[in-house]
Amino acid sequence: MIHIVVKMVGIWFLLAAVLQVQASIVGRIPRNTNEYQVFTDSITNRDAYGECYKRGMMLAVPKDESAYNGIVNAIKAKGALDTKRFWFGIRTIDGDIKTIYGSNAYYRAFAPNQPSGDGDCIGLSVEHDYAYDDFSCGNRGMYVCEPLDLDFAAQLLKYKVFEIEKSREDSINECKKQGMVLARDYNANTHAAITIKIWSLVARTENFHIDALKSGTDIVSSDGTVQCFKPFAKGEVDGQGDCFYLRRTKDLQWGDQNCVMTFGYVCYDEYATLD
Ligand SMILES: [Ca+2]
Repeated sequence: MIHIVVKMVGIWFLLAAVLQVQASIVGRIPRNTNEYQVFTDSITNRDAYGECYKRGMMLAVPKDESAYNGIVNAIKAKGALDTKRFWFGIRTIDGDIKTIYGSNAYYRAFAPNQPSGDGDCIGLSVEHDYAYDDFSCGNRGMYVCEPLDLDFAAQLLKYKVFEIEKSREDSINECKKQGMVLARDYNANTHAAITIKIWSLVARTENFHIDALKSGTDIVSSDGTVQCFKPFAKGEVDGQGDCFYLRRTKDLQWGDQNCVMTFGYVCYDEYATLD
């Protein structure tokens, strides 16, 4: 009898633990309207990345109609505001309109005759009842952030961006000195993490070395690993050299260049964690 009671208490504790874990997983899924935060200082599109990131957030992505409505409702809940536009998580990447994570999966709500080609940044137009319009990235706007996905936040932390110009070889050595490696940009997820980390910095005047080299018709990292992911900028690869780098003027898509060219560089710290 005592045995059975002990067993049942044990099972109850186990069940409680499982429920607690489930509750914490559910708690991580944002996307309820209250989780969109509207900030009413007027800043450029690029500055909005850093402002969201400082708060553990990122620009809000209307991944479907209900997310779009959530974003618009969060803006409307603020009452009348003196701005022409709100920055959010849609942008042009080397001429293609995508989410800031590089995805084509988003809710499309462009204003009539937009995008009109008069700018590389997309905003929610107040004049057009919060439909999308393309604007010059230097225009100022208010902005909407949403909580960063925890896994993505943990990933962002592993990339360290250095704006000091070095050759590729020196970049590898500088990363190594600090217990890191030159970052590999090997899938859509790493590409999004690296680009968002760079866009979240204050200064954005550099190209950046990453660990990708030509090897015959393959692309390899310095340890010889062949990779299939190749986010080339339009007009690249144009044969300037054997090293790939992130092109500042092409929204950080790849270009090829001589390996001795000095650029900023991105290191990867596999041990960095969100405590
Ligand atoms: Ca426009």
